[in-house]
Amino acid sequence: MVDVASLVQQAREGRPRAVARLISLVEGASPQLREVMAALAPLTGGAYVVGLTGSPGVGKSTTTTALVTAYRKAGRRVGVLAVDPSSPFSGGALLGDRVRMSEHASDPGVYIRSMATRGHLGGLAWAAPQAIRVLDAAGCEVILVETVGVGQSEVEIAAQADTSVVLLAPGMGDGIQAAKAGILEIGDVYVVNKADRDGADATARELNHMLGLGESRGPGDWRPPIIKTVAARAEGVDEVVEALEKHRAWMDEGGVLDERRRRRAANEIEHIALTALRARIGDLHGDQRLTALAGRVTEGALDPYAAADELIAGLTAR
Ligand SMILES: Nc1nc2c(ncn2[C@@H]2O[C@H](COP(=O)(O)OP(=O)(O)OP(=O)(O)O)[C@@H](O)[C@H]2O)c(=O)[nH]1
Ligand SMILES: [Mg+2]
Repeated sequence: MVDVASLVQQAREGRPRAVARLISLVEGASPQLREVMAALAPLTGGAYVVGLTGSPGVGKSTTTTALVTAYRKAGRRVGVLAVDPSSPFSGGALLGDRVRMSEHASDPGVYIRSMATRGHLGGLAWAAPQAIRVLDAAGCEVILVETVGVGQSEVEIAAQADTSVVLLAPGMGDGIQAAKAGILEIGDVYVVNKADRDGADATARELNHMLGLGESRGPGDWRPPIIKTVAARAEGVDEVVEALEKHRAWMDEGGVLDERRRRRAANEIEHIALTALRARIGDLHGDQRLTALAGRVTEGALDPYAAADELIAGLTAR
């Protein structure tokens, strides 16, 4: 058993080992998580969460690293969470990303962690917010969440962030893919990375055109900017930081930030509740109540919908 109170205290002081252990409890779906989350709750809410999504190899990690440098220059404490929804837990996942970010490895103002979420009930939607809470409570002022791997969970990840950055690169057929994957709806800031390569202008133009097509924005609405970067040389990264700050200010003014965070909390509660319900239903196999209902359905005395209603009523009444 882990001494949760002391672990939380140490994490609050920013001790990386304590932060790592708490996130491992999340990854391992520890029964002590309930206690951990209760202890963390009053310490959270201070962090600005930025999600980065885009096709494999587009430059998410390079951009993240450059953003960390920029935020560190501004004196902010930064957390990086690299989430891999396609890999099972391994603890050692995404070593490549860690190595790539090694320039920040010895900086006590930066916490970098990768997390695999496959195989979880609720997967990404369940694990990422809890890991974000840990980093938030540990005093990270900015948390950058990179999703690794392929697109399906992009929308899901966007739902976890205050601001979503969608990255594209020239020559990856991204323009057409973007429309398909629905990322045109989730981006608050668009980055065309690898602008040192041919076709960056064309990609930006095409993106601009596609974003304009579905446009029905009013005067006070947010218009997602498109920023060209060469992340490998940190070019354009200050503009990205500026766009993030602007988006954050815009969200603050209009109450959008609160709204997004409430929606996020609602998702989180839903996933925890569904997981709990599923666990109870799992417990019911062989349960007398279920057996009795099954008997009545077999006899034709009850239809399966009514039986399911009775079952659920019985579960929630417990
Ligand atoms: N030419 C060029 N290459 C870049 C640029 N930014 C990143 N790269 C290179 O692109 C490759 C992929 O970059 P990553 O940052 O690992 O991309 P990623 O999106 O994190 O990749 P995954 O995590 O595997 O999805 C690396 O070899 C980078 O060095 C850039 O601006 N220009
Ligand atoms: Mg990466």
